[in-house]
Amino acid sequence: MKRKLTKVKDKFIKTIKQIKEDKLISKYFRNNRLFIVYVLVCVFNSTLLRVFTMPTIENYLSFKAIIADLAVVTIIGSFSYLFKGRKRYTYLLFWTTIFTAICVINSVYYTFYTSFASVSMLSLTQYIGQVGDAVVENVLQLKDLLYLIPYIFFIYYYHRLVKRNRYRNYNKNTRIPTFKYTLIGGVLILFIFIISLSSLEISRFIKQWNREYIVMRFGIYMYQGNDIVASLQPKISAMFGYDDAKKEFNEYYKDRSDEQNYTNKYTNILEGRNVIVIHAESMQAIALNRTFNGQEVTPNLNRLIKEGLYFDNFYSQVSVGTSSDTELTFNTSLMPTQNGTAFVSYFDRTYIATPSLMKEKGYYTFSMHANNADFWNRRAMHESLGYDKFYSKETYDVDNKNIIGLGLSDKEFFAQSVEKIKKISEKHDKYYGLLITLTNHTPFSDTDKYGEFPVTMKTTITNEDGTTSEIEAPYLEGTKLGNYFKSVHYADAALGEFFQEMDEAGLLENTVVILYGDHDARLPKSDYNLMNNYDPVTDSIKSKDDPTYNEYDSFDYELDRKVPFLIWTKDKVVQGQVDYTMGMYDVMPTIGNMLGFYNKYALGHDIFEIKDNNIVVFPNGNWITDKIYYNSQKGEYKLLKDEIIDEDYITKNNEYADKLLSVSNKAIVFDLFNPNSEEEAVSKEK
Ligand code: GP9
Ligand code: MN
Repeated sequence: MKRKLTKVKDKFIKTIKQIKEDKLISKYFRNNRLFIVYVLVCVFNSTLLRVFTMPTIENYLSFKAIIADLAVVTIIGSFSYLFKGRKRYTYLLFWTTIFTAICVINSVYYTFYTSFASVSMLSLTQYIGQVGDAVVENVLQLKDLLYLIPYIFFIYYYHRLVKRNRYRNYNKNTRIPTFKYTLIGGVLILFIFIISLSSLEISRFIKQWNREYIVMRFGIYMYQGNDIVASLQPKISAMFGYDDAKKEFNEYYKDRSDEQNYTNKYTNILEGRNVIVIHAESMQAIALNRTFNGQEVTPNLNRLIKEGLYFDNFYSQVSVGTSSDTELTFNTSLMPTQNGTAFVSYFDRTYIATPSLMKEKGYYTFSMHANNADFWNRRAMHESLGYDKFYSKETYDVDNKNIIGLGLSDKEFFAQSVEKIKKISEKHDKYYGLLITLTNHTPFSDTDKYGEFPVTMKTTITNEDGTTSEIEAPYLEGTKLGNYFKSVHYADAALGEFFQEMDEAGLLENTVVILYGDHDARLPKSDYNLMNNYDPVTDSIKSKDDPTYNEYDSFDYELDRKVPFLIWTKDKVVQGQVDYTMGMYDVMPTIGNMLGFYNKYALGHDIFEIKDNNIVVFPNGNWITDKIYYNSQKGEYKLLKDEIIDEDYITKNNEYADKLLSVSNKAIVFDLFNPNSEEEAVSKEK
């Protein structure tokens, strides 16, 4: 083994020496001028695109992106050596054209949509039409044509080489080794790139929705390649197994009727009202009714939940698609998909969704969110869900003064949204609208913009001499959880202003406001432990021997991921607190009963029918009932009631969860709500 290693080492040193002695590198450069120019042109154009689209120099001169571009361009270009003479040039020209086109298209696309293009959008013909109009109206900008200068230079350079008789005509003996060395060089660069990647970069690349991030780290060519794979993947998986999926689906729904066959005290109670849905970013129930030194974290929400119908045992059911998964489940009562995210990979499926059903009832439907429309692919997916119009960042006034965290501050977002809703209410009798907030988003670090809200602990201590004094211990100051509460305090104040502005505009009279926290804030478990076991005197976590120490385990953590869910009307037509265990997928049937629509395919239930018999299934197979929280990965559970649970209860619920997840996934992947899905599947299989 050792001898073998020394041999390899010797050979490596010999090769390097040989390369040096024979001046192979400079020879390579001299003999492959056209190839080198091709590489430079393509890498330069990709860098130019980043210069025009990225905010800072570190971003557009990102070393990683340059290496990635270099690898892609070299590997693809190396195959040119399999061709002879002019054909080699044609091959390189073909790829230079493709790479330049990618840069131009993305440059134009970015000007309009502040994001990068995706081939999956090609299936949205109507949407392409809109882009087409926009391009014609505004005509290509000068910067979009700059990419053509290096491109033209490449063509010119080839002709110059030919004219001066410098275009090398490889014979078979030199072509193949040059191909091999170039390919090996490209693969080596790719290898260096891959080992430099962090796990965050890899996971974002796989999810492929944070397009700016991917272009910044992986360059535009890898982004586009990955985009093609990601767009084809759902199409490929939908080609096989249609019949089995359809059978399983039909079996699952066979006993459900097409009509709602019950009434309860909430049936049609909100019918005919305007609906405003508030998607409260990262709002967790733990923030509600919590005080720091007597000051409430969420004074507005605390008031609203007293005035309205509040569900205090409510869970979001998100997977990797976080915000977008909640939007899916809220609107369709389906679960997030098992691969990729529905919003990105399956936006072109047919959905039975609340906005479409409200549209059928004569409502104007809209969504509002002051972030890029392509974030989570909302531009396409909101249309699939049945929103008539999506008011995204392009329709808001965003300047540096009103930005907090990810973008436009909630206060500003609400204020500008109210103006839009006023106009909508003048034109439409009934409307259903979604407002997605943004400020309360991880990492909660813009604390100086949230306003003053100390998360300290004031307490009285007894001194050694028996006297007492007041201290203010730091408590959660400086922790992520502490910053989170500061951020929530701001988000709550913004909500308070929204209700006030809506009221002043007379827009709350015949309206129902539905509010949900979209998912938990992914805060460290250790911060919760600190919050629950804090000793202000020592400014640290109590010792485990302390009788007041309360172990904070992973089940407590899961249970604390609860989010608020509220249905509120000004005239208090619905009121009270509901404690039944409930999930995001129960919203559609519950509000459907109140607003007067029904979806036979909902996976959740009207909570007022199922009551304490409910089960909330999570995308990873875990589930919760009123009795237990079950962790399916570990096969462990926590009892939530003083009641013995038998094996049968767990087995049955596990089977229920598996079936539900499987049916939901197949319904989306195989487009089973599409009345034409069968014909399409047959034609695909042919
Ligand atoms: C972005 C916002 C956040 O527009 O909705 O998405 P998230 O990171 O929470 O999934
Ligand atoms: Mn979110």
